[in-house]
Amino acid sequence: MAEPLVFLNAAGACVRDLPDFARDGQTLKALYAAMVRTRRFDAKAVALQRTGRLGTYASSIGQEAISVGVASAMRAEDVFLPSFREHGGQLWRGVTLEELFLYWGGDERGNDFGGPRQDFPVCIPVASQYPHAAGVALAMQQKGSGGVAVAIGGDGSTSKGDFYEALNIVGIWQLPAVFVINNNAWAISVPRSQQSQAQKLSDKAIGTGLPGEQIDGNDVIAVRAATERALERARAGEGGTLIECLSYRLGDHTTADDASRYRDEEEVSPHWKEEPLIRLRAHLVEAHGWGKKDEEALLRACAEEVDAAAETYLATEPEPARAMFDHLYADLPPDIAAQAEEARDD
Ligand SMILES: Cc1ncc(C[n+]2csc(CCOP(=O)(O)OP(=O)(O)O)c2C)c(N)n1
Ligand SMILES: [Mg+2]
Repeated sequence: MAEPLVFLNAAGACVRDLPDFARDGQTLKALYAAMVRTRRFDAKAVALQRTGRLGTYASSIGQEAISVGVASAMRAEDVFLPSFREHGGQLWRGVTLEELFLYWGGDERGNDFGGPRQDFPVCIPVASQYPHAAGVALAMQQKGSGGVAVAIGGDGSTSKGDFYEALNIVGIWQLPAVFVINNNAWAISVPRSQQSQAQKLSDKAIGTGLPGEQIDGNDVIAVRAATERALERARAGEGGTLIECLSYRLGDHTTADDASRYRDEEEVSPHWKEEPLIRLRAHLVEAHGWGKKDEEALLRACAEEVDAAAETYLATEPEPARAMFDHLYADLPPDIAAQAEEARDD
């Protein structure tokens, strides 16, 4: 069985020749900064939830390399269809910190703007992003736009019919789509071992005739390199790709979960040595002169930016109840119009 693609191992050592983009220190520093910024956002979001100022929140701690690596390989005109845990990719695509706080605060305006206009909102129904992505990719193919639809979902999402159906149609119609699996080893309390008998989740591509590849999802270089290759294939009219990124959910499923009820600390703790920030930082220190001052300045800048965004979020008036009807229909059907009227009176 082929080993997962990896360039930087857990200690930050290069285990194969780096792709061109990864020889450039500025590019690597930008990827590192994006992951640090995402982690700071995560920490603040959890703190706000714990103090009753944010809704239930899904942390991406330890999995930042996946969505940052994927988004960094994309072009603006591609369409990103993320699941709820891919904050890093949304931020990379231009969604603002304020918008993300608003979204998780229960105010979905955060989904309506920011980032390339065509990006899809966060996908909460598990696996529904895959048929959406197939549809987007079909539209792109028909228009000859040269764009690619890129969906990300969890290991658990690959057990849904939506996933198989969408992957199958991507294969039949040779659609320009890339499906990325964020395999964090858990789907709430269901471990990967109970999710599928497939040796690799990327093997699920075999039955659709598409290429599937398993990579180290904690190595942002591997994620970006694999995504770039898949995007090139799609743009060349060669169809879709499935990429499985191996990572680990270091935190609870969401702030509404207590993972200590179903998994032991002995299982979790080794994974802290494999998380994506440590290895890229070690490589930056070794190969690009990254120093203590650079690290401190980055941490300070991210903390200030995230704190300021949180203040803006906290100072934003909540949307009135009637706002939930705003973007549903051009003209509300009578029964729904009556409900909207009722909400207006609140
Ligand atoms: C259609 C649907 N079924 C069930 C749920 C409840 N649910 C939310 S997250 C989740 C598990 C998802 O696991 P996975 O796909 O591995 O993603 P992860 O949370 O690990 O990132 C489930 C079952 C849902 N949101 N949507
Ligand atoms: Mg999972």
